[in-house]
Amino acid sequence: MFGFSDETYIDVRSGNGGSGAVSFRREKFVPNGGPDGGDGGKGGDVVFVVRDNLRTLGHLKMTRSYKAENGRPGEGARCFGRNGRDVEIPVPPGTVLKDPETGDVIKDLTGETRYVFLKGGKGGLGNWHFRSSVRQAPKYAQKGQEGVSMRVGVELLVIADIGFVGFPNAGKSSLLNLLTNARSKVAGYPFTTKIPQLGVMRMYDEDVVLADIPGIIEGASKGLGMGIKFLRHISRTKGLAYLVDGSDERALESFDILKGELEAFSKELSEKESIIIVTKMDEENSPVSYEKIKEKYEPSGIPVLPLSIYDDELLEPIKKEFFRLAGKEKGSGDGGFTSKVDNDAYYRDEA
Ligand SMILES: Nc1nc2c(ncn2[C@@H]2O[C@H](COP(=O)(O)OP(=O)(O)OP(=O)(O)O)[C@@H](O)[C@H]2O)c(=O)[nH]1
Ligand SMILES: [Mg+2]
Repeated sequence: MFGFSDETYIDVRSGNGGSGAVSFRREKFVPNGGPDGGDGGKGGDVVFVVRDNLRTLGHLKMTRSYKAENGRPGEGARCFGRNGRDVEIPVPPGTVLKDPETGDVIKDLTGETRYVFLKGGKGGLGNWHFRSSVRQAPKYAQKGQEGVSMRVGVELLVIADIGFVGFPNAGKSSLLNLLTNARSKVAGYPFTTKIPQLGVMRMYDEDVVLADIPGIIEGASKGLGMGIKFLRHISRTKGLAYLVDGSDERALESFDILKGELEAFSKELSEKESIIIVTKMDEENSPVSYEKIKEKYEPSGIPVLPLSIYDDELLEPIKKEFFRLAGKEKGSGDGGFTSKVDNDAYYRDEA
């Protein structure tokens, strides 16, 4: 297995059934009416709902407790108590429910849209059910069945939409941190990032998952630097963003060198749809590099975009390109740009 595993737990409870009622019919001129206590309503269920627009479990970490409503008690005149409302827990496609103690899989939600995880308690019967020839006036009714409480583990394998590729120090982690609330370490020396980092960019109500991997150098496919083993973490992405340091004297060749290293790892990976981001536009040589790179690659259909961590305006076009590369459709409900969402996904390397 490869990728980024995100996991959390939540506490869930199905609703109690409502109690049946003890009641006797009361009418004018009828002194001893028969039993007419209605049944209690059923408790609400705990239901997992798979939502295509979710990509992470971040929302579950903010709201950990999910309770279905209790059923209402029955009433006189054989009135049923209302059923308790179900509680729906939205989860992304590919979610797996687990026993939080043993880690055993309880249910893989792949392919499901709506899964009833815990049933609510049954409502109790009202006293009119208990009338018999020998017991004309039963003074008891059933209690509702108790709901069930439990803690459940929730796990998701997160596959990034966009993978960042670049030489060490190109500014990959800086970009991840700007667009998401990931806190990838940034420093002015090579190989700062040693394990892949994941961030979630929220845009038009969709999550776009970005993966920052350790820097790649020429010869990485032959084991130089940190090698190319990390490339497998971006092998299932929809697109790649090549980050090229515009102030680097090799700026013009960077893309070809990086692409060559990817090709040595996997032709399929190197042929993914790509964009080039020229970083450090605030540095002296960068604007010139940017123009040259644009001239060199845009005719072959590779978009080239400028970036500086000191210029927020340059972020918007990059975000739009990521959204497009990720194959997302702009939904009707445009919530605007909100780029910082909860993301404490962690990395697990289980080669
Ligand atoms: N002037 C300038 N410096 C930048 C910019 N972006 C990043 N840097 C600096 O470049 C250095 C490297 O940035 P990182 O984001 O750590 O680069 P990286 O590609 O993740 O590097 P590795 O993890 O080593 O592969 C840091 O000192 C950053 O502050 C920029 O737009 N302008
Ligand atoms: Mg880094």
